[in-house]
Amino acid sequence: MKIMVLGGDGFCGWPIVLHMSARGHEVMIVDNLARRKADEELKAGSLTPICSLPDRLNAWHEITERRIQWFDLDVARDYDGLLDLIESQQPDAIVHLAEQRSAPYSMKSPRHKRYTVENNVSATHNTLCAIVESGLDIHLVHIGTMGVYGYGSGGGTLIPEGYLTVEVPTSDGIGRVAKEIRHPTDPGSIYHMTKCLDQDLFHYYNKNDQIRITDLHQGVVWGTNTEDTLRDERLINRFDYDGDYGTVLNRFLMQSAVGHPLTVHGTGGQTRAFIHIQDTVRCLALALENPPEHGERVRIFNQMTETHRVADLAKMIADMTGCKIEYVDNPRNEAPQNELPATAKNLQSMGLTPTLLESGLMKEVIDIAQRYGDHYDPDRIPCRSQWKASKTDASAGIGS
Ligand code: NAD
Ligand code: USQ
Repeated sequence: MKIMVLGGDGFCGWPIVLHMSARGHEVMIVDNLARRKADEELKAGSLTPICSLPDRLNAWHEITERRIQWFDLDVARDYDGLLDLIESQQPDAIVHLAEQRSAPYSMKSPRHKRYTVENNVSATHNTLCAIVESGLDIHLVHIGTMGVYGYGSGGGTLIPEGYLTVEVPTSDGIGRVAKEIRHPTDPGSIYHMTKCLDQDLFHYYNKNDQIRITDLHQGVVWGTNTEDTLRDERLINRFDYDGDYGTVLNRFLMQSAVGHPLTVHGTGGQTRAFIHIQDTVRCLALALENPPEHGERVRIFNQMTETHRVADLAKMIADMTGCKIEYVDNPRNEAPQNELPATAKNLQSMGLTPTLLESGLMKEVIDIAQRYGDHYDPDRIPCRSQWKASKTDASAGIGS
């Protein structure tokens, strides 16, 4: 299969690219390196020393004799370039990861809010529009987020995989009919809101133009390396630990490695869905190699393997390593606690065997953080992005 990966230089994208190439597919990357530029803006780099993209690709070629091409193109702004590329490369599938994915970054200032909406919504719309204009039969696979559902609908209800059957009153006001709808959205940040908007774009293009679409609602990803990125130091994946791009479990593991107290927001009663990066790549292979039928509605799978309460994660790591826990003021506007009962059976029924949180795997991440710990900047650990306008991040830069 010929696969074009939009955002293939990122944390999830890079291991996906290598995995699909290792499985014998022809893979190409489209990426404008926006994420590496955000590192410069935030003065916060990956804890692991990541090579330039050309060096990564040369290393992969040296080890496997497989070539991966890179096209430096802004998917949100260069529509003509994207269309030309799709028409000339004729991919069978496009994986779309080319979005600004940090919730704290998206809340930093008006400029960051506008950038996140413009970048993410235009990247998604340009991709859909170019697929239609190309006239090619391309399967689009997008990584969305569990955050589109909100975190727990309450009343003991279960989050489904995308669709929900509800009872709607008939026009006479007397009867009731069952109707299948998409689960209502309830985003917790500007970033999460863009993923909700993406869903409407997918619905429309699937209905109007019969584009085959798989939307994977992914939980918080943890871990850093996969079988493929471990093949050579030059293939190492990025490890974000900073207050904007670092996600909770990796941050806690890194903090325990460098002797920093674990930064639990509020009481830590927030429950979130999690998935290991090795399972992310396996899920992508399953989604790509089992496309929807022609005429099928947008396929939505929940891409997560377990749920945990933030305070429980902190306690688990503190018990394992003896590190301290610090309960800090929560910079976000989120429920102080929630349950998160969610279904995620589809990918498992297709063959995913979940990699669950266990001390051996957590230790591997701690070891990586210890190995590269001398690169870390303690100033980058606190989450400075505030959710309320009155508390806009004073260090956010121009336009804030
Ligand atoms: P990332 O920021 O590491 O990677 C995104 C990549 O897209 C970067 O390489 C960036 O340069 C590129 N990009 C962004 N805008 C672009 C544009 N306009 N044109 C071309 N390239 C562009 O993020 P990630 O962690 O790899 O996440 C990938 C996707 O998975 C995102 O859509 C994110 O919302 C989703 N996701 C991530 C997580 C997680 O925990 N990391 C969890 C759930 C969902
Ligand atoms: N948290 C802490 N301490 C920290 C960092 C975070 O207590 O030091 C808390 C947050 O307040 C939040 C939870 O941990 O309640 C998760 O935060 P996160 O930064 O790990 O995850 P989030 O902002 O939700 O975003 C990440 C990815 C995003 C993806 C999302 C999946 O960056 O791209 O969409 O996870 S989900 O959470 O399922 O919506």
